[in-house]
Amino acid sequence: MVEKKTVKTEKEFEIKDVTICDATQQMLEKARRDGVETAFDRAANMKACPIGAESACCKHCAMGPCRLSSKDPYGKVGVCGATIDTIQARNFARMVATGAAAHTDHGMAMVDLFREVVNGHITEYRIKDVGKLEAVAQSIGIATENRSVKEIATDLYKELERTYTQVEGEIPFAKRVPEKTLETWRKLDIVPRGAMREIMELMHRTHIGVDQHYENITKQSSRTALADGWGGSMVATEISDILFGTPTPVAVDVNMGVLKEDHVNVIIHGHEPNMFESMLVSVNEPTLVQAAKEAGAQGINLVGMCCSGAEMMSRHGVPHAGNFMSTEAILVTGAVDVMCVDIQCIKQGLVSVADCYGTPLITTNTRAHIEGATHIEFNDHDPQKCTDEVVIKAINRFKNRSMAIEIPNIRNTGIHGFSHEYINYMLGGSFRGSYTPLNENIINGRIRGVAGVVGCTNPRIKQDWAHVELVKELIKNDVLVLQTGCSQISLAKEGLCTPEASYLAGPGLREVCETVGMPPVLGMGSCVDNSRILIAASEMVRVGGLGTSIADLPAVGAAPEWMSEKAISIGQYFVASGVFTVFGVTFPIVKETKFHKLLFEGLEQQGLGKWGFSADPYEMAKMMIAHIDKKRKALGIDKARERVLMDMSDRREIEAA
Ligand code: XCC
Ligand code: SF4
Repeated sequence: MVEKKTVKTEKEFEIKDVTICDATQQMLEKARRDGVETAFDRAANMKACPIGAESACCKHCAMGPCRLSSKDPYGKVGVCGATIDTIQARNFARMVATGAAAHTDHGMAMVDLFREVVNGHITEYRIKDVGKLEAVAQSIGIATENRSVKEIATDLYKELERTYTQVEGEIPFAKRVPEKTLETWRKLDIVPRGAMREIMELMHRTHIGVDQHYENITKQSSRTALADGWGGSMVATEISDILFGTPTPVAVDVNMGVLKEDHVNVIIHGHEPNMFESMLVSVNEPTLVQAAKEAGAQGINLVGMCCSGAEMMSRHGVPHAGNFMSTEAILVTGAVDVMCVDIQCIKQGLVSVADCYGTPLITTNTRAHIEGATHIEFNDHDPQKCTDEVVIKAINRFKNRSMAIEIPNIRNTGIHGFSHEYINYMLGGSFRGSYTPLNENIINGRIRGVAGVVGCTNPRIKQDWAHVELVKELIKNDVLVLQTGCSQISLAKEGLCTPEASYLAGPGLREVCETVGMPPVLGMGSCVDNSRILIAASEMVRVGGLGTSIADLPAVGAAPEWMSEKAISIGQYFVASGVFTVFGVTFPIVKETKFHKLLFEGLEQQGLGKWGFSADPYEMAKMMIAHIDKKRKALGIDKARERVLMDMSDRREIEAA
């Protein structure tokens, strides 16, 4: 039964103003009727703290907390004397440290799993993609010829462990960084050592009375963020591919309509693939399927949400029910028989919503319990013990369903799973797999440039809207868009992850999409899979014709609806890798400060990328396109594009005549 809880909402908002997702809108209407509160309600009633929003406060010691004025940033300093630049740089650094810790801890869990599999201590998983194992090994100088899988894999896990634990020297995947980019990092002394060391040092430096020069703090922020992008995240992606398979394009349904009223519905929401992989086994277990049928269901329906959803969708075609701001709303359908979570981006607010609809909310990871949820620990050594038990709970919930169910009847089919390897194959064919055609199309101007559009959704901005408007603007202007995470789901719901969507692209990009049969928006997976974008960028540099470092490429990044500290770490590693990266919603900084100038201009002068900010997606698109054009000009390929466009419109005129 839905227990009526009085929503303490003083401020009512128009539901259509907070999300463009029709399914989420429908569920927010129902939540209102049911008296159920979500993060949208709380956001409307919780004004963001204005001092915190601009990062003008410090609580790093008990002489404070100290509050400076964003109106007059240099008018005051903290009790210890810390200036606005020190305070902002330290706050920013701590966001990077936390975000990087989240990704690298996830990556380290994957290495732990891999090691146990290689050593035969875990038998439930195995090395699925030997080709990928060899390719990754070779990329960091591990010999593969005439060696057994076990030998190669042993060398690989030992080497990759250094990504985390190494005290001195460069992390293994530094070998994948384009030479000139690496040279810049070496010059600036920001090539990461082990992630544990970098994160520890960053936390140390941000303690009271340690690093009090914003430039030096930012240097360590870059090094730590790079330990995420080219370290923890990249290892997470590569090991997951080796163990569970490298994604290739697959048609998948996205949106709340993937729930089935006559099935036992199991939602997995979180970030690590292992629990989800085991759940996939459990829902196909004949005895459990039989039990579901005996309970009156047609079967068991497994769907994903957020990043682990995006990962499993790309890898195995598991349907995806929605992104971050839909996780509470989907429970309002009443159709969710269990929501099973692991780590990251799991709102504590899920507990009360799940409670209202009698949906068991199950935490599974030792690092993430939630008060009020049921904890069933997941153990890699006996994974199905947990996932079977979760399915049994779901079947019980199905049997005892007592309230009316309302599932928004919306499903959007799209193509997802564009790994770096597949893009290589898609463009070049199996015999001459290569990025050459991509580079050629950029050089000749059909493709103006490449944009990575990624990141969260956030109730401080209309859900999905900025993602969708930004991406539409970009592809209209012949910018090829690569996507991950919750952003990818926003565009999938809008139907842009289909080859047919190329009619929304400019003439050049459209021609390329039609020739190859690909969508103008390529979904690459979860947030750790942003590392696939880094690899793609390195490959573009390696193939040639577009400069010698990532900073030379006509490439840009954006997270228009970001909210997490992980997003800040991702932003900083994109910037440090040489990419102009624009964030939306809000930016934790006081303008007109030296720290602002460093992030938004200074880093670029050092040979890295730079940050940008705009809450308006159209403005954001303009900034990104202008940057792409600037890079094209520097490469001397700006004229080619003018020619090609003229050619194409001429051709169309001829065709029309
Ligand atoms: Fe989380 Fe990764 Fe953001 Fe989505 S995009 S809200 S971080 S689930 Ni990664
Ligand atoms: Fe205030 Fe300095 Fe302590 Fe921060 S570290 S709370 S600025 S005294």
